[in-house]
Amino acid sequence: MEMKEQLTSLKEEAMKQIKDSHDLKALNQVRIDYLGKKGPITEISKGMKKLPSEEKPVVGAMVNDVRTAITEEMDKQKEELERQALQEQLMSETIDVTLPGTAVAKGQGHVLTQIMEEIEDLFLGMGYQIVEGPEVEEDSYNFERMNLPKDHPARDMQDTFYITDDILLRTQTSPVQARTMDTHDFSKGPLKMISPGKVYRRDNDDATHSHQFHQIEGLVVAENITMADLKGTLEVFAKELFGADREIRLRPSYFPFTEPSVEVDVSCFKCGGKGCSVCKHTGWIEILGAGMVHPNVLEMSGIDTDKYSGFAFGLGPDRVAMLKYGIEDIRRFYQNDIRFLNQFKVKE
Ligand code: 2NL
Repeated sequence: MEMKEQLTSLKEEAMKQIKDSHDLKALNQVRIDYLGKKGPITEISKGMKKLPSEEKPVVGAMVNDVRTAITEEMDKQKEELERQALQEQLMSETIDVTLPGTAVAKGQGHVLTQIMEEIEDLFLGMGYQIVEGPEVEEDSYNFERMNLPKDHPARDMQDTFYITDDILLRTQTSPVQARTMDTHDFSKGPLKMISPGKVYRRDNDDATHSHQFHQIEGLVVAENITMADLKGTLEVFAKELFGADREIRLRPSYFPFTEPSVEVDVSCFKCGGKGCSVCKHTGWIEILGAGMVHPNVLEMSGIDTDKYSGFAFGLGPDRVAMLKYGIEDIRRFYQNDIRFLNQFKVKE
Protein backbone atom coordinates (compact mmCIF):
# COMPACT_ATOMS: atom_id res chain seq x y z
CA MET A 1 0.00 0.00 0.00
CA GLU A 2 2.87 2.15 0.83
CA MET A 3 4.13 1.87 -2.73
CA LYS A 4 0.80 3.03 -4.19
CA GLU A 5 0.82 6.16 -2.06
CA GLN A 6 4.43 6.77 -3.02
CA LEU A 7 3.47 6.51 -6.71
CA THR A 8 0.52 8.88 -6.34
CA SER A 9 2.58 11.59 -4.66
CA LEU A 10 5.40 11.01 -7.17
CA LYS A 11 2.95 11.59 -10.00
CA GLU A 12 1.59 14.81 -8.44
CA GLU A 13 5.10 16.09 -7.81
CA ALA A 14 6.19 15.33 -11.37
CA MET A 15 3.10 17.01 -12.83
CA LYS A 16 3.81 20.16 -10.86
CA GLN A 17 7.44 20.26 -11.93
CA ILE A 18 6.47 19.75 -15.59
CA LYS A 19 4.08 22.71 -15.39
CA ASP A 20 6.85 24.81 -13.79
CA SER A 21 9.31 24.04 -16.60
CA HIS A 22 9.61 27.22 -18.64
CA ASP A 23 12.06 25.99 -21.21
CA LEU A 24 12.96 22.76 -22.98
CA LYS A 25 16.14 22.33 -20.95
CA ALA A 26 14.26 22.37 -17.63
CA LEU A 27 11.68 19.98 -19.06
CA ASN A 28 14.34 17.54 -20.13
CA GLN A 29 15.82 17.67 -16.61
CA VAL A 30 12.40 16.61 -15.21
CA ARG A 31 12.43 13.65 -17.64
CA ILE A 32 15.85 12.57 -16.36
CA ASP A 33 14.86 13.12 -12.70
CA TYR A 34 11.67 11.02 -12.86
CA LEU A 35 11.97 8.56 -15.72
CA GLY A 36 15.77 8.17 -15.94
CA LYS A 37 17.74 5.02 -15.00
CA LYS A 38 18.42 6.38 -11.52
CA GLY A 39 14.97 7.93 -11.12
CA PRO A 40 12.26 6.90 -8.61
CA ILE A 41 10.07 5.10 -11.18
CA THR A 42 12.92 2.79 -12.13
CA GLU A 43 13.67 2.28 -8.42
CA ILE A 44 10.04 1.32 -7.70
CA SER A 45 9.98 -1.08 -10.69
CA LYS A 46 13.09 -2.81 -9.28
CA GLY A 47 11.53 -2.99 -5.78
CA MET A 48 8.45 -4.75 -7.14
CA LYS A 49 10.25 -8.12 -6.96
CA LYS A 50 9.80 -8.09 -3.18
CA LEU A 51 6.02 -7.58 -3.38
CA PRO A 52 3.58 -10.40 -2.72
CA SER A 53 2.58 -11.90 -6.10
CA GLU A 54 -1.09 -10.75 -5.88
CA GLU A 55 0.01 -7.09 -5.58
CA LYS A 56 2.52 -7.24 -8.45
CA PRO A 57 0.03 -6.74 -11.35
CA VAL A 58 -1.79 -3.92 -9.48
CA VAL A 59 1.38 -1.99 -8.68
CA GLY A 60 2.82 -2.86 -12.13
CA ALA A 61 -0.24 -1.32 -13.82
CA MET A 62 0.04 1.72 -11.59
CA VAL A 63 3.72 2.20 -12.45
CA ASN A 64 2.81 2.07 -16.15
CA ASP A 65 -0.04 4.54 -15.66
CA VAL A 66 2.21 6.99 -13.83
CA ARG A 67 4.93 6.65 -16.48
CA THR A 68 2.39 7.18 -19.26
CA ALA A 69 0.78 10.14 -17.47
CA ILE A 70 4.18 11.81 -16.92
CA THR A 71 5.22 11.17 -20.55
CA GLU A 72 1.95 12.55 -21.92
CA GLU A 73 2.13 15.62 -19.71
CA MET A 74 5.71 16.23 -20.81
CA ASP A 75 4.75 15.98 -24.49
CA LYS A 76 1.92 18.46 -23.89
CA GLN A 77 4.24 20.87 -22.09
CA LYS A 78 6.88 20.49 -24.81
CA GLU A 79 4.30 21.37 -27.44
CA GLU A 80 3.18 24.39 -25.43
CA LEU A 81 6.76 25.63 -24.95
CA GLU A 82 7.46 25.25 -28.67
CA ARG A 83 4.25 27.11 -29.51
CA GLN A 84 5.26 29.94 -27.16
CA ALA A 85 8.78 30.07 -28.62
CA LEU A 86 7.37 30.30 -32.15
CA GLN A 87 4.94 33.01 -31.07
CA GLU A 88 7.77 35.03 -29.52
CA GLN A 89 9.86 34.63 -32.67
CA LEU A 90 6.98 35.77 -34.88
CA MET A 91 6.35 38.77 -32.65
CA SER A 92 10.01 39.80 -32.69
CA GLU A 93 10.13 39.47 -36.49
CA THR A 94 6.97 41.44 -37.14
CA ILE A 95 7.48 44.44 -39.44
CA ASP A 96 5.18 47.42 -39.62
CA VAL A 97 4.31 47.64 -43.28
CA THR A 98 2.58 50.99 -42.70
CA LEU A 99 5.86 52.72 -41.75
CA PRO A 100 6.99 55.21 -44.42
CA GLY A 101 9.71 53.82 -46.72
CA THR A 102 13.20 55.20 -47.23
CA ALA A 103 13.11 58.01 -49.80
CA VAL A 104 15.25 57.16 -52.83
CA ALA A 105 17.03 60.17 -54.31
CA LYS A 106 15.93 60.30 -57.94
CA GLY A 107 17.90 61.99 -60.67
CA GLN A 108 16.85 63.06 -64.14
CA GLY A 109 18.30 63.34 -67.61
CA HIS A 110 20.57 66.30 -68.37
CA VAL A 111 18.55 69.35 -69.44
CA LEU A 112 19.98 69.03 -72.98
CA THR A 113 19.04 65.34 -73.09
CA GLN A 114 15.51 66.31 -72.03
CA ILE A 115 15.20 68.89 -74.83
CA MET A 116 16.68 66.54 -77.40
CA GLU A 117 14.37 63.69 -76.42
CA GLU A 118 11.38 66.03 -76.59
CA ILE A 119 12.34 67.04 -80.14
CA GLU A 120 13.06 63.41 -81.09
CA ASP A 121 9.60 62.32 -79.82
CA LEU A 122 7.98 65.09 -81.80
CA PHE A 123 9.58 64.01 -85.08
CA LEU A 124 9.06 60.31 -84.34
CA GLY A 125 5.38 61.23 -84.13
CA MET A 126 5.57 62.63 -87.67
CA GLY A 127 7.09 59.39 -89.00
CA TYR A 128 10.76 60.36 -89.01
CA GLN A 129 13.54 57.92 -88.15
CA ILE A 130 16.32 58.88 -85.74
CA VAL A 131 19.80 58.12 -87.06
CA GLU A 132 23.04 58.59 -85.15
CA GLY A 133 26.57 58.40 -86.49
CA PRO A 134 30.27 58.89 -85.70
CA GLU A 135 31.66 62.12 -84.20
CA VAL A 136 35.03 61.41 -85.81
CA GLU A 137 34.35 61.84 -89.52
CA GLU A 138 35.92 61.96 -92.92
CA ASP A 139 36.53 65.40 -94.39
CA SER A 140 34.71 64.22 -97.52
CA TYR A 141 31.46 63.49 -95.64
CA ASN A 142 31.61 66.55 -93.40
CA PHE A 143 32.43 69.09 -96.16
CA GLU A 144 32.66 67.82 -99.74
CA ARG A 145 29.37 65.95 -99.57
CA MET A 146 27.77 69.14 -98.22
CA ASN A 147 28.76 71.03 -101.37
CA LEU A 148 31.89 72.50 -99.79
CA PRO A 149 34.86 71.46 -101.95
CA LYS A 150 38.39 71.69 -100.51
CA ASP A 151 39.04 75.22 -101.81
CA HIS A 152 35.63 76.63 -100.88
CA PRO A 153 35.80 79.95 -98.97
CA ALA A 154 32.91 79.01 -96.65
CA ARG A 155 34.92 76.07 -95.37
CA ASP A 156 36.84 77.63 -92.52
CA MET A 157 39.86 75.48 -91.72
CA GLN A 158 40.50 77.61 -88.67
CA ASP A 159 37.17 76.52 -87.16
CA THR A 160 37.62 72.77 -87.47
CA PHE A 161 39.41 70.22 -85.28
CA TYR A 162 41.46 68.18 -87.75
CA ILE A 163 42.87 64.85 -86.60
CA THR A 164 44.69 64.12 -89.87
CA ASP A 165 44.46 65.79 -93.30
CA ASP A 166 41.18 64.02 -94.01
CA ILE A 167 39.88 63.00 -90.57
CA LEU A 168 38.13 65.53 -88.34
CA LEU A 169 35.62 66.05 -85.55
CA ARG A 170 32.32 66.68 -87.34
CA THR A 171 31.18 70.32 -87.40
CA GLN A 172 27.57 69.32 -88.08
CA THR A 173 25.56 66.10 -88.07
CA SER A 174 24.92 66.19 -91.84
CA PRO A 175 27.52 63.47 -92.61
CA VAL A 176 25.07 61.05 -90.93
CA GLN A 177 22.43 62.22 -93.38
CA ALA A 178 24.73 61.91 -96.38
CA ARG A 179 25.50 58.31 -95.39
CA THR A 180 21.77 57.58 -94.99
CA MET A 181 20.95 59.13 -98.40
CA ASP A 182 23.66 56.88 -99.93
CA THR A 183 21.90 53.72 -98.81
CA HIS A 184 18.21 54.68 -98.71
CA ASP A 185 15.98 52.60 -100.98
CA PHE A 186 13.56 55.16 -102.44
CA SER A 187 11.37 52.43 -103.96
CA LYS A 188 10.34 51.65 -100.36
CA GLY A 189 9.15 55.23 -99.67
CA PRO A 190 10.41 58.71 -98.78
CA LEU A 191 13.45 59.38 -96.62
CA LYS A 192 12.43 61.17 -93.42
CA MET A 193 15.09 61.42 -90.74
CA ILE A 194 16.60 63.47 -87.98
CA SER A 195 20.19 63.16 -86.78
CA PRO A 196 20.80 64.38 -83.24
CA GLY A 197 24.24 64.50 -81.65
CA LYS A 198 27.41 66.27 -80.57
CA VAL A 199 29.31 68.55 -82.94
CA TYR A 200 32.64 70.38 -82.59
CA ARG A 201 34.02 73.83 -83.48
CA ARG A 202 37.53 75.10 -82.87
CA ASP A 203 36.35 78.09 -80.87
CA ASN A 204 37.43 79.72 -77.65
CA ASP A 205 34.75 78.95 -75.08
CA ASP A 206 32.79 81.93 -73.76
CA ALA A 207 29.21 82.65 -72.69
CA THR A 208 27.83 82.04 -76.20
CA HIS A 209 30.42 79.65 -77.73
CA SER A 210 31.41 76.13 -76.82
CA HIS A 211 33.95 74.00 -78.72
CA GLN A 212 31.50 71.11 -78.34
CA PHE A 213 27.75 71.58 -78.56
CA HIS A 214 24.73 69.82 -80.08
CA GLN A 215 22.82 69.80 -83.30
CA ILE A 216 19.67 68.18 -84.58
CA GLU A 217 19.37 68.13 -88.34
CA GLY A 218 16.28 67.04 -90.23
CA LEU A 219 16.03 65.76 -93.78
CA VAL A 220 13.15 64.76 -96.02
CA VAL A 221 13.75 63.49 -99.57
CA ALA A 222 10.93 62.26 -101.77
CA GLU A 223 9.01 63.07 -104.96
CA ASN A 224 7.41 66.53 -105.13
CA ILE A 225 8.88 67.91 -101.91
CA THR A 226 8.58 71.71 -101.92
CA MET A 227 9.24 74.70 -99.73
CA ALA A 228 5.59 74.42 -98.57
CA ASP A 229 6.39 71.04 -96.98
CA LEU A 230 9.32 72.63 -95.18
CA LYS A 231 7.25 75.51 -93.89
CA GLY A 232 4.34 73.30 -92.78
CA THR A 233 6.68 70.89 -90.99
CA LEU A 234 8.54 73.64 -89.13
CA GLU A 235 5.24 75.30 -88.17
CA VAL A 236 4.04 72.07 -86.52
CA PHE A 237 7.42 71.74 -84.82
CA ALA A 238 7.39 75.34 -83.48
CA LYS A 239 3.85 75.05 -82.16
CA GLU A 240 4.53 71.74 -80.42
CA LEU A 241 7.80 72.90 -78.86
CA PHE A 242 6.98 76.52 -77.99
CA GLY A 243 3.17 76.62 -77.76
CA ALA A 244 0.06 76.40 -79.97
CA ASP A 245 -0.06 80.19 -80.49
CA ARG A 246 3.38 80.35 -82.11
CA GLU A 247 3.87 81.49 -85.69
CA ILE A 248 6.94 81.19 -87.88
CA ARG A 249 8.46 83.36 -90.56
CA LEU A 250 11.13 82.59 -93.14
CA ARG A 251 13.87 85.03 -94.12
CA PRO A 252 16.21 84.47 -97.07
CA SER A 253 19.67 83.26 -96.13
CA TYR A 254 22.60 81.31 -97.51
CA PHE A 255 24.02 77.84 -96.84
CA PRO A 256 26.21 76.01 -99.37
CA PHE A 257 24.15 72.80 -98.93
CA THR A 258 20.67 74.27 -99.50
CA GLU A 259 19.16 76.37 -102.30
CA PRO A 260 17.15 78.37 -101.59
CA SER A 261 18.18 78.77 -97.94
CA VAL A 262 16.19 80.35 -95.15
CA GLU A 263 16.55 81.48 -91.57
CA VAL A 264 13.48 80.53 -89.49
CA ASP A 265 12.10 82.74 -86.72
CA VAL A 266 9.43 81.80 -84.15
CA SER A 267 7.15 84.43 -82.63
CA CYS A 268 8.40 85.14 -79.12
CA PHE A 269 7.08 82.58 -76.59
CA LYS A 270 7.67 85.06 -73.78
CA CYS A 271 5.78 88.15 -74.98
CA GLY A 272 3.75 86.59 -77.81
CA GLY A 273 5.28 89.00 -80.34
CA LYS A 274 4.81 92.39 -78.63
CA GLY A 275 8.51 92.68 -77.91
CA CYS A 276 10.54 91.93 -74.76
CA SER A 277 14.09 91.30 -73.60
CA VAL A 278 14.01 87.61 -74.73
CA CYS A 279 13.28 88.58 -78.38
CA LYS A 280 15.34 91.77 -78.12
CA HIS A 281 12.16 93.79 -78.79
CA THR A 282 11.65 92.32 -82.27
CA GLY A 283 8.82 89.89 -81.41
CA TRP A 284 10.74 87.11 -83.19
CA ILE A 285 13.39 84.59 -82.15
CA GLU A 286 15.68 82.87 -84.65
CA ILE A 287 15.77 79.13 -83.97
CA LEU A 288 16.58 77.33 -87.22
CA GLY A 289 18.44 77.33 -90.50
CA ALA A 290 16.82 75.44 -93.33
CA GLY A 291 16.29 75.16 -97.07
CA MET A 292 15.75 72.95 -100.09
CA VAL A 293 18.56 70.41 -100.37
CA HIS A 294 21.06 71.59 -103.00
CA PRO A 295 20.87 69.40 -106.15
CA ASN A 296 24.65 68.81 -105.93
CA VAL A 297 24.17 67.25 -102.47
CA LEU A 298 21.43 64.91 -103.75
CA GLU A 299 23.45 63.96 -106.84
CA MET A 300 26.53 63.08 -104.79
CA SER A 301 24.36 60.44 -103.08
CA GLY A 302 23.25 59.14 -106.48
CA ILE A 303 19.74 60.57 -106.21
CA ASP A 304 17.95 61.52 -109.47
CA THR A 305 17.18 65.24 -109.09
CA ASP A 306 14.66 65.13 -111.97
CA LYS A 307 12.53 62.88 -109.80
CA TYR A 308 13.40 63.71 -106.22
CA SER A 309 13.78 66.85 -104.14
CA GLY A 310 14.14 67.47 -100.44
CA PHE A 311 14.22 69.91 -97.59
CA ALA A 312 16.63 70.06 -94.67
CA PHE A 313 17.00 72.03 -91.49
CA GLY A 314 19.37 72.33 -88.57
CA LEU A 315 18.83 73.55 -85.04
CA GLY A 316 20.87 73.86 -81.88
CA PRO A 317 19.39 72.25 -78.75
CA ASP A 318 21.82 74.26 -76.60
CA ARG A 319 20.34 77.50 -77.92
CA VAL A 320 16.76 76.21 -77.58
CA ALA A 321 17.40 75.28 -73.92
CA MET A 322 19.06 78.66 -73.23
CA LEU A 323 16.03 80.50 -74.65
CA LYS A 324 13.48 78.28 -72.94
CA TYR A 325 15.06 78.55 -69.47
CA GLY A 326 16.78 81.94 -69.71
CA ILE A 327 20.26 80.40 -69.34
CA GLU A 328 22.84 83.06 -70.17
CA ASP A 329 26.02 81.00 -70.36
CA ILE A 330 26.34 77.94 -72.64
CA ARG A 331 29.20 76.63 -70.47
CA ARG A 332 26.67 75.83 -67.72
CA PHE A 333 25.61 72.77 -69.74
CA TYR A 334 29.11 71.31 -69.60
CA GLN A 335 30.29 72.22 -66.11
CA ASN A 336 27.94 69.64 -64.57
CA ASP A 337 27.34 71.64 -61.41
CA ILE A 338 24.70 69.51 -59.66
CA ARG A 339 22.98 72.66 -58.33
CA PHE A 340 22.45 73.79 -61.94
CA LEU A 341 21.39 70.37 -63.25
CA ASN A 342 18.92 69.71 -60.41
CA GLN A 343 16.87 72.73 -61.44
CA PHE A 344 15.56 70.75 -64.43
CA LYS A 345 13.51 68.09 -62.67
CA VAL A 346 11.30 66.00 -64.94
CA LYS A 347 7.64 66.40 -64.01
CA GLU A 348 6.09 63.12 -62.84
C1 2NL B 1 22.53 76.01 -89.61
C2 2NL B 1 21.38 75.18 -89.80
C3 2NL B 1 21.26 73.56 -91.50
C4 2NL B 1 21.05 71.76 -93.03
C5 2NL B 1 21.48 72.26 -91.82
C6 2NL B 1 21.39 69.84 -94.47
C7 2NL B 1 21.66 68.50 -94.48
C8 2NL B 1 21.73 67.86 -95.68
C9 2NL B 1 21.50 68.51 -96.83
C10 2NL B 1 21.22 69.83 -96.76
CL1 2NL B 1 22.10 66.20 -95.74
N1 2NL B 1 21.18 70.49 -95.61
N2 2NL B 1 21.33 70.46 -93.28
C11 2NL B 1 20.38 72.59 -93.90
C12 2NL B 1 20.17 73.90 -93.56
C13 2NL B 1 20.62 74.41 -92.36
O1 2NL B 1 21.73 73.95 -90.30
O2 2NL B 1 22.40 77.06 -89.07
N3 2NL B 1 23.67 75.53 -90.09
C14 2NL B 1 24.89 76.25 -90.10
